[in-house]
Amino acid sequence: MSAPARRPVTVLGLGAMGRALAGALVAAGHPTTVWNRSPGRAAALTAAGATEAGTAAEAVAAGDLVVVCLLDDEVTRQVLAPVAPVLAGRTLVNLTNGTPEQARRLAEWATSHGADHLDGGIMAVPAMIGQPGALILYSGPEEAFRAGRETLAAFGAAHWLGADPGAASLHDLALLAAMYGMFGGYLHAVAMIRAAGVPATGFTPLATDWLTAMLGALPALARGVDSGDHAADGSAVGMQAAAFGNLLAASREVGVSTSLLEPVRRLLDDAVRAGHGEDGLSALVDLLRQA
Ligand code: FVH
Repeated sequence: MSAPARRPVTVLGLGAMGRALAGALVAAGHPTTVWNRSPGRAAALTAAGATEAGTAAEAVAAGDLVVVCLLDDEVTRQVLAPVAPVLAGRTLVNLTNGTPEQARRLAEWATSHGADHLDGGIMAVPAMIGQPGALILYSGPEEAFRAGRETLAAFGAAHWLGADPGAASLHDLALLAAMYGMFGGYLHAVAMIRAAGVPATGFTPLATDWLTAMLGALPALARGVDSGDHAADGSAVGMQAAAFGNLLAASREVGVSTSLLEPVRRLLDDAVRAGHGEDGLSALVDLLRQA
């Protein structure tokens, strides 16, 4: 018995990520049609079996599932506008980075043209696509997600976050906020260490072990945030606010800018002034929400 035919899929946008997505679809055996504004980016894909379309509308007409991975929301709207007449009956899967409101507006637009819409947040870099560590967050109609799930699995694990089209973007951006906080802290630490002549490669195993240990604190922090019980676990906000000044002073002493860390100091000081000196860090979340 022959294997069931794979759904035809279209990919609009062949930047670093679009090429990785299209490559994963081809590798999974999907008839894959690709389009990109600038020519010359589809060569490896067509050599592997993809079809390059001359216009975005031709590409969309060839696919049952239409994956969009462009620079930003503005570009996505520009590329999709002329495609509206051929959208009906298809599922638009927008993996372009954008805000929850942009995702909701695009969903409304796609639905008004007879298409289903799923919005996605890619929690991976291009080299991870199709590999075990890749995770893609989706939101939009559950039926559309279920129908597309097998195809979308070519990219990596597919996690549905609910019917609100903005949910995937919200989670994606929140996760990126956590990531940039970590990278910002690490870059500051390395700048301090390098100023003392210590190579980043020598310091990084210490940083990795320390950050890994601190990650273990997150579930308890989350419980405090949700319950409103901010009891400190031995590391009260007041103590942390007092010690934080040393971090800034030591940075200045070695000529490292404190601009990445100043907002954290302000938050700790605000928390102490608001009476949270004896609490744990979970008390700070509400202060951020009021800002
Ligand atoms: N690459 C990554 O690590 C991250 C991982 C998480 C998700 N992001 C988001 O994915 C979107 C695409 O990212 P990308 O890495 O593919 O980005 P580029 O390589 O810069 O490709 C951009 C594509 O957009 C096309 N494009 C730009 N401007 C226009 C326009 N005015 N009209 C039509 N297309 C346009 C560009 O085409 P071209 O320059 O080759 O003609 C590329 O196809 C993005 O939202 C990330 O945040 C990636």
